[in-house]
Order: sequence, then C-alpha cells, then structure tokens
Amino acid sequence: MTVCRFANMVYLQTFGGQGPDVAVCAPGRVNLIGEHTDYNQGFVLPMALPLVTVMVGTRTPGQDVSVVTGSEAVEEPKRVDFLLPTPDAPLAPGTPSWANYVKGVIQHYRARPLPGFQAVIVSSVPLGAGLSSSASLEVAVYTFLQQLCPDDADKVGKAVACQKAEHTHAGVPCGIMDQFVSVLGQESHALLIDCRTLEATPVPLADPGLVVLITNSNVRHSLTGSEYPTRRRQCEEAAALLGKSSLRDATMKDLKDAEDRLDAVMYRRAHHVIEEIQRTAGAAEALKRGAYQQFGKLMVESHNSLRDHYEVSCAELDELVAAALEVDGVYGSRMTGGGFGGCTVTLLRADAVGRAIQHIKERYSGAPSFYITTPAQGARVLRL
Ligand code: GAF
Repeated sequence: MTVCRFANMVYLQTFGGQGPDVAVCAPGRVNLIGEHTDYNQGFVLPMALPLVTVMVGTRTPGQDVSVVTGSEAVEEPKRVDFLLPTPDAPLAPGTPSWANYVKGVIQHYRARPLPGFQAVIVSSVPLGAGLSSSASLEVAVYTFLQQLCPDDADKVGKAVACQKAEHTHAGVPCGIMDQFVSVLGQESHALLIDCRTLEATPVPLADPGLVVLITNSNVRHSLTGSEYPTRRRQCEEAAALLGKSSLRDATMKDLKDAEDRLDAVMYRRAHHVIEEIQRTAGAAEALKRGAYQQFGKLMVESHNSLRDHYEVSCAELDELVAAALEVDGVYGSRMTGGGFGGCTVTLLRADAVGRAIQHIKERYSGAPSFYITTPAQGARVLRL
C-alpha cells in the first residue's frame, strides 16, 4: 500500500466522514557530501529521497486542531488535540514530542487566518536514521497549511520557517540543509546548496550505470542530542578566534597560523569544516564531469575527517564504510547526516549493488537495512 493510501485509511478510521480533501508529501534526504558545513555557511550536496512524509486532512469549523500519526515507531500517544495559536496564546512545545514539529510549523506560519483542521501524518522516512524524518515532517506540515491558507513566502522562506520551527519547538539548532532540500529537491539531481547565499545549483545525477545506496546501521547513540549543539558552538568559537564571521571565510593557513590560540578540540573541529567545504565544492564539480572515482575519494576523505576531526562517527558507521570499500565497483562511502549512528551513503556502479549488499551484510556486526535510491522531487501536493 502506498504511504498516501495508508494515511487515507487511518484518516477514515479515526475521523470517518468523507475522507480527507487535502494530501501533501515532503521527502527525506541523503547528503552525498558536505557534513556539518551548513551551519558554518558552507556548501552541502544532498538529494531528496523517494521516502516521504505524507499529511492528509480536512478543514474543520472553529479553532481546533487534531492530528494523528500513523507511525508504528512512535511510542508516545498517537493523537494530539490543541487550539490554533493566538497572539496571546502561542503554541509552546510539550508532549507528545512528535507533535512539536507540527506545532512549531503552525506557530511560524505567517499567513492568517488559519482554519481548524483534522489530519493524519504517515512517513516512509525511517525515524531517527539521519535521513531527515524531522525536516520532512516540518515541510509536509507547512505544505499542508499552504493548501488551507495560501501564503506568499517563496520556497527558501518556507525552508527557513521550517528550520525555525525545529530550533524553537524541537530544541535542535540545525542548519538549513534538510529543510531546504525537502522543499527544493529536484528529480534526477543532487543540489549543491550554498548555505551562505541560500542559492542552489542542481547537479545531474541520473546515470543508469550509477547507484546511490543507503545503508541503515539501525543504531542510534544517545549522544546525538547533546553533541550537535556542542559542535555548533565550537565552530562559532573557532571562527571568532580566527576573526571570521564564520568558518566559511577561513583557510587552513588561517587555522595553522592561529594554532596556539585554539585548543586541540576546537582546532580539529575547524579543520574538518574548512576542508569539508572545499571538498564539497570539488565533489560537485567531479559529479558534473562524471568523475566518479574522484567523487568517491572525496567521500572517503569526508568520512575519515568526520571520524577523526569532527568525532561524530561511531564503530557501526566505520564498519559499514570499511565493508563497502572492500567491494569492487564501489567509488566511495561515508556516514551521512548528523552522525552517532544512522546511515551511510555509498556511490557505486549499478552492476556492483547486489555484491555490495551481500558483502556488507556478511561483514557488519549488526542488522543493516538498505535503500537503493534516486533523487526525487521536493514537497508537493498529491492527488487524492
Ligand atoms: C543534521 C542537521 F539537521 C543538518 O542541518 C546538518 O547540520 C547535518 O545534521 C550535518 O551535516 O541533519
């Protein structure tokens, strides 16, 4: 059953009536290269995935909002009821935690008056696997609200509003990559996003001889929540000590010249970011030329730097990358997303996919799952 049909079914079971009259979806993403560079105003190169969060629903009279998640993985209550915000009573985060993404987006949505609504949310993006289940939820909610009460924000403004919702209502000081590509993703293309200017250059990625393979380690370490804001702060402090507004403006020479003013940890963090921004620009060029060997080499450098300098990898991700790199036909492999578990992304020849999956299964000490993916379109309205 498609995600949308499942959402419809849950809607009918929960709310009955004629069924929903609005249906939208927004994709998760995989980042090919450019990790922890977005909040340093650098480059990232993600693509939107065919995995999506779907939201279906209907306007209701009054100010009530009722939302149900159809996700099996959610252990908290699956239904939430609240009132639309007013200037005197903004929507604050609370429980269940999944509903904070919904509340955050409603709170930051500018067009008014919003009608009440009842809706169901279902996702094929695995939760907490580093494939942007949160951003796809935020962008799906925003796209849903646009159908109820159209706004005049452009697509970048929409991504920025969803990022803000994550900051204020989920407490994660994320960069713009995930929401950006969930809104602006293009079929058959990765997006080179300049996170300073918020301009994106589509890079074709539709060679039938090439495959993007995602491997889910199916582990998530508890460090994720606390370490991300720490990394972000370390980068900001390093930039300030280098006299730069962000690490985007720093070179390795600047960093080496300032070595005695930065502690060793801060030095390593800045080292990763400065080189990763360069690597990402180089990787986008390599992809445009079809220079897959070069692209793969940069992916491996990126992984090693995330492991050694940024310290956001973990034993399971390192194992998966090492196993993938043993397979003939694999160009490169690296962890993807925030780190401390989640997924790796591997670029390989199409004829090597079966072998690669088999080999990774044999070598990995855990139970991996795999997605063979192609770049998909960003958020969109679905026909019911
Ligand atoms: C998470 C964040 F949400 C992104 O903004 C980005 O920083 C990423 O980690 C690391 O590259 O997905």
